[in-house]
Amino acid sequence: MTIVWILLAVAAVAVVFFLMNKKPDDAAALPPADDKPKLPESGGGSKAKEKDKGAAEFFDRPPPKEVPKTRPQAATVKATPVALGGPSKDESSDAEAPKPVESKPPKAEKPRFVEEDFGKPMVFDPATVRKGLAKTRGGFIARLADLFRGRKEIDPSVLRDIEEILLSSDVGVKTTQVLLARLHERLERNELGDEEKVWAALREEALAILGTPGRLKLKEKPTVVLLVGVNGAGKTTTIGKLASKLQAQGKKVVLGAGDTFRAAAVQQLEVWAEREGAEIVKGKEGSDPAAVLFDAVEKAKASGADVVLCDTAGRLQTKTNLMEELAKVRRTIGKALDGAPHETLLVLDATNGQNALQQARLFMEKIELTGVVLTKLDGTAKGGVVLAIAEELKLPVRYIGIGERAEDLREFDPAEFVEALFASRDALDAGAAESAA
Ligand SMILES: Nc1nc2c(ncn2[C@@H]2O[C@H](COP(=O)(O)OP(=O)(O)OP(=O)(O)O)[C@@H](O)[C@H]2O)c(=O)[nH]1
Ligand SMILES: [Mg+2]
Repeated sequence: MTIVWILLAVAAVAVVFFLMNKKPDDAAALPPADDKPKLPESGGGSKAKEKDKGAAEFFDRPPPKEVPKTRPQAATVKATPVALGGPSKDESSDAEAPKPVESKPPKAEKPRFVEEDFGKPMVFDPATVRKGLAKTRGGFIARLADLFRGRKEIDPSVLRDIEEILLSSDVGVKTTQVLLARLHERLERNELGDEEKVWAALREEALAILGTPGRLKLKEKPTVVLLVGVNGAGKTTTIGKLASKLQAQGKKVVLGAGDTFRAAAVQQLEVWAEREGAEIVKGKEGSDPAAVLFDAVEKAKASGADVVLCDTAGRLQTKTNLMEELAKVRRTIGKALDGAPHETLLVLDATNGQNALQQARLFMEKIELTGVVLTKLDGTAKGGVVLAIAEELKLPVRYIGIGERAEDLREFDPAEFVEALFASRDALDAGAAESAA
């Protein structure tokens, strides 16, 4: 009997020993610690045990700090079932994921500009333009105001006076006739009942003549812009101002010093190049301008520049006709890059009034122009010439110069221009108060 008890005791000890050794073996069969993060609970670890120990207490507490960090948002929440192989949620996350990827255009398909604005996009700012047009407003606009003031009725004799004022204000004969004909029509329809209505009609007709803004665009890489015009018109200054706008837009600019007539012209461009961080391509004084500008385009192509701004001379040292020389320059630039120059802008000095118009006609006979830059509007009462350029030359005014600083070159916006030109006394007073503040 004692033996039986001894055997039972040994068996019991053996069972206890077996059971004590079995636990570690089963634990070894669990996945290694490294695999745990794949499981949603994995972040828990010892915290999960804590949670089991006192769940109610734990849930009442604010969530532990790591939870918000490691648990963001819908994407992670959706991703978890995917890792666990949940089918329906897997599909939904797949369906949503490609959207942003598809919306990005493939890089290889965007080697060129997509009609990007040239220089910083314009901010509508009639107050600045108002200041620049102060002299013009003080000229024919002030005379018109004197004419209308206090009139109860607008009759055909008033139209004759309007005609006289416009004719002497560089609006030009043809454009004045167009404006007058339209005012006559309105008068016949009894639409010019009082002073306010005449002003409104003049604004509308001026806007109709100026049309919609013809903004310069970056279409090609590089976009080549050639500036032509008589000496002193403002070509080199306009190039510097454009370079400033483009550099601010993050574009790489090459300046072509195509005015080889005098060394000072190259130096003037060098100052702008240095100030704006643009590259400059120049030749020796008296060298062939076409060759210099050919090199500038080649350089821009090689260096991946965005824009080439080509300066030209307003007069030549040789007896060659300026127009023929400029036509040759255009052809040569075209040999360096197909389709270039993409823009040929005629720079006109507004202080020349109707003479500027005459100059433009001469240039247009020989050279294909794509637009006009009208400079020095700040220094003249002859701003009405803008209307003549638009009506008679049918050339878009791309920029206007209303001062010597880079920011004084403004994209031409007909609405802004008309607003500034016909600014009422109230607007002027408000502008004066603004600048005094
Ligand atoms: N007030 C004012 N001055 C201007 C404006 N644009 C140009 N100028 C000035 O006009 C003068 C002549 O300008 P340039 O740029 O040298 O003229 P350009 O056409 O290059 O002349 P050339 O090189 O001789 O053919 C300079 O003193 C400029 O500062 C403007 O919009 N307003
Ligand atoms: Mg110059």
